[in-house]
Amino acid sequence: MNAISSGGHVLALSGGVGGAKLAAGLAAVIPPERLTIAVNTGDDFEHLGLTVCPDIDSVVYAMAGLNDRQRGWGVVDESWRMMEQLRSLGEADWFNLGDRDLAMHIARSWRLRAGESLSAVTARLTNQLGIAHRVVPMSDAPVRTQVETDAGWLDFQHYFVREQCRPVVKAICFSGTPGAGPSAGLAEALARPDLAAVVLCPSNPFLSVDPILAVDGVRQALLSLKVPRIAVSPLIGGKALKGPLSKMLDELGFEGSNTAIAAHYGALISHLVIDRTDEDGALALRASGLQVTLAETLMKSSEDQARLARDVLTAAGVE
Ligand code: FO1
Repeated sequence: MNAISSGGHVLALSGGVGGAKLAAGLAAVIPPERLTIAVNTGDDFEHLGLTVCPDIDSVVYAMAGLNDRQRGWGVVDESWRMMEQLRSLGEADWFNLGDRDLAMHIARSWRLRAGESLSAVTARLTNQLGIAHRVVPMSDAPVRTQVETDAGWLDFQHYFVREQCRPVVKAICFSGTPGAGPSAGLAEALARPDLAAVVLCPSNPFLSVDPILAVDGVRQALLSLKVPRIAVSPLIGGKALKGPLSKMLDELGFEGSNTAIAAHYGALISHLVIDRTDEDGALALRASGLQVTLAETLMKSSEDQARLARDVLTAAGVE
């Protein structure tokens, strides 16, 4: 596969799953020195003494070719013997830590406890896995997404995994913000004179991209940029492929369409990439002043990921 070799730096903002796939696609077509991937850490949590960073891990596993495409999270060829044993010891078993995945949480947790920053630990782990591109947390300060539901306020993973997204969502907040500054990697990327485009990956805008935008100064920095800020819609045929986005849009009073995605991002984005199946809505989006590109946004293979990455870069005018 030919890498795109000139045309400035690209900053991608990513959550897990869909975002991670596009991040991996971008890394397949842009050389390491021209790409920074800043990842949501609002889903992170402390579990059984370990610090789990699901979106960083989804991005890292996708870039290392270790992701389980079927399940959508965690490592491929996984086994679950630790969970069986944990269960037999009467410990919490609602959050599944695979045997291979567990190594990541152990490697990260002891180093964080020893005083390394999440940025330093992430750089070390990506390097060990042979990833040359920069994968940085949105912040080194803890930010934790919390969801207000008809069952009260829930920590994100309690809402998402333990309660299987069943409670009705009323509001979302990112505890730790304001007050959490961008990681050095994110701050540097935002300030680069050669920054050519910002890509908002096709992750859940409310749960995965909003926490990044809530980091001190990030929203303002994006608004002041003169470069294309291009979001890839997570909707296909008006529906999210995975996760609670469609249900949440409904519960928060939005229609399940790209109009809602565009309205949510507002002036933050100059371009929206939508799936070809949603072409009907393109006219209205364009009338609102947005540049709209139709593409195949379903990513079943690494070829799909690279193809969508190329389409996004072309739409952003980046070579
Ligand atoms: N998602 C689940 O639906 N069930 C799980 O048991 C689960 C475990 C898990 C372990 C490590 C990890 O990195 C991710 C894990 N996820 C699990 C996915 C995760 O909760 C979500 O995909 C993200 O937080 C949303 O982007």
